[in-house]
Amino acid sequence: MESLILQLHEISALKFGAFKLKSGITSPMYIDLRLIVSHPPLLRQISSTIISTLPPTTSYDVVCGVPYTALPIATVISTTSNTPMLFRRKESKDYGTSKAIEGVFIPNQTCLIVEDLVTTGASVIETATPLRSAGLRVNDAAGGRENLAARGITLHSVVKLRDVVRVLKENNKVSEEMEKMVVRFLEENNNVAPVKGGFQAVRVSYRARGKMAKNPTGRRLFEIMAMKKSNLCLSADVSTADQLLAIADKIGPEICMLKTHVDILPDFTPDFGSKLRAISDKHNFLIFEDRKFADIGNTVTMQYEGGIFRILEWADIVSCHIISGPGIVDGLKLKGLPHGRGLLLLAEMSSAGNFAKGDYTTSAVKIAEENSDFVIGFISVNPASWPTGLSNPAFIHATPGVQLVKGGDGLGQQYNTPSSVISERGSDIIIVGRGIIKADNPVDAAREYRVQGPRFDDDGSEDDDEELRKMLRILHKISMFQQFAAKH
Ligand code: 5BU
Repeated sequence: MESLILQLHEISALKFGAFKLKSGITSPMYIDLRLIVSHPPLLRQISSTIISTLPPTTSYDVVCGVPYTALPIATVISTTSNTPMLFRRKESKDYGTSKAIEGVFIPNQTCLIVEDLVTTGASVIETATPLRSAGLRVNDAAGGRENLAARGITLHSVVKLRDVVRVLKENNKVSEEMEKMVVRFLEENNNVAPVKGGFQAVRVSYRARGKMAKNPTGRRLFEIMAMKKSNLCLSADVSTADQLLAIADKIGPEICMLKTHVDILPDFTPDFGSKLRAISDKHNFLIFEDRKFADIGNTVTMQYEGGIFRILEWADIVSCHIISGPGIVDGLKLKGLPHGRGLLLLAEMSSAGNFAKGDYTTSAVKIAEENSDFVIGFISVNPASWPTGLSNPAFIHATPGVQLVKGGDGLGQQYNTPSSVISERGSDIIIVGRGIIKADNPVDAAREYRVQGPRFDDDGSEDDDEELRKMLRILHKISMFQQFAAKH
C-alpha cells in the first residue's frame, strides 16, 4: 500500500495546496486518478489491490465501473479476473436505443461496483440505481469510503485519505502542517452537504423550514415531506383522467405532491377534483396543477376559478410565469389566498434554450419575497447557483427534468439525476414524469426515485438550539441581501 501511495504521489495524482471542489468547498488536497491510464503497471497494481481488499465471501457475476475514472480500473479487473463487465452511460442518447446500461447481463445477477474515490458516495448511488432498475443486484462497491450502508451497499475501502497523508508525511513528501490541515479538513467536511452557495451549505430541516413558511399550504408541504420522508413529486402526465386517478392511488404512499396537467385529460368530468382530493386525503399528498398561468392579473383570476376545470376548487398549488409582471401574482392571490392555496413561480425551466435566467430569475425571487403569504416557492433547476441571499429557506424549490440517467427527450427536455438535483443543485423536490409513468413497473420506479432523492436526516429530533442558530444565520443573510437589493 505504501508503495502505491508513493507512486501516486510521484505521478502527481495526489496534489496538495488549495483546491476549489465542485461542491464549492476549498480542500487542501486533490486527487486526480485519471492520470493512472498513462502508467499501466500502476493501473494494474491498483486494480489488483482493489480486488484483494474484498472479503473472500464477496461474490459477483459482473463488474461495473463508475464513469469515467474508474472505467479503466474496472476493465483491468474484468480482464484479469475473467468477469464480464458492464458500463453505465453518463448521458443517455436523446433518441434511438437509449440504454442506461451497456453490456450483457441476466436479471438477478450480482454486480460489483468499482469506484476510484468515494467521498459522499453520490456517484456510486448514481451508478447503482440504473443497474438495480435493470434488475441487477448491487450489494458491494470497491474503491476509495462510507455513507453507502443506508442504501444497502457495503463499501470495501482500499485506503483512507487519512492513511494516505500519514504515509506521505512519514516519507517526507508532505509537511506535518499539511498532514494536520488535511486531517482537519476531513473531520470538518465529513457531514457537509456537497452544495455550493446559499443556505444549502447549512441544511435546515424541512420541519423547521415549515415553521418559517407563511403560507399554510407551504407549511403543509414541508410537514408532509418530513413525515413521509419523501421529496418526490409525481408528474402524472397520463392519457386519461381514469388512468390519473388509478396511478395517484397506487403511487400516493411514495409522494409528497402529485402534479397534473388537467387540460390533457379527454375524459375530464366535474367530479374529477373531488375524486382526486379523496385520494390525496387518503395518502396525504398535495395536488399541484402545473397550469403555468401567464396572462394579466384580471384574466388569470377567471382562468383559475372558472371554465370547465375550476382549478381553484381542487388544486392546493398552481404555477405561473412572471412574464406579465407581478400583477399575475396579485390576481391569483386574490382568489387563492382566501382558500389557503399556494403558488409556485417559474424562476427557471428545465428545457434547452429557455429564457428564464439571470435577471428574470432574480425578479421571480423579488416577487416571491413581496408575496410570501401566497407564494410557497419556485420551479427551479439550479438554485445552488443563485447569488447568495436569494435562498430564503421558507421557500421550497421543486425541480422538473429528472430521470435516473442524465440526458434529454429529443424535444428540448433536459434531465438531471435525483442526487445531482438535490445534493449538487440545492433543490428540495424532484418532479418526475416519464421516468415513472413509462417504467415497466411505475410503483417500483417511484419507490426507487423516492429512495434516491437524497434527503438529510429529518426525523424532527434535531437539537433545537442548533436549529435556531442555523435559522438566525440564514435570516441574517437574507436581511443583508434585502438591504443590498433595496439600495441598488
Ligand atoms: P418528464 O416526463 O419527467 O420529462 O415530465 C416533466 C414534467 O414537468 C412535465 O409535466 C412538464 O410539463 C413539467 N415541466 C418541465 O418539464 N420543465 C419545466 O421547466 C417546467 C415544467 Br416549469
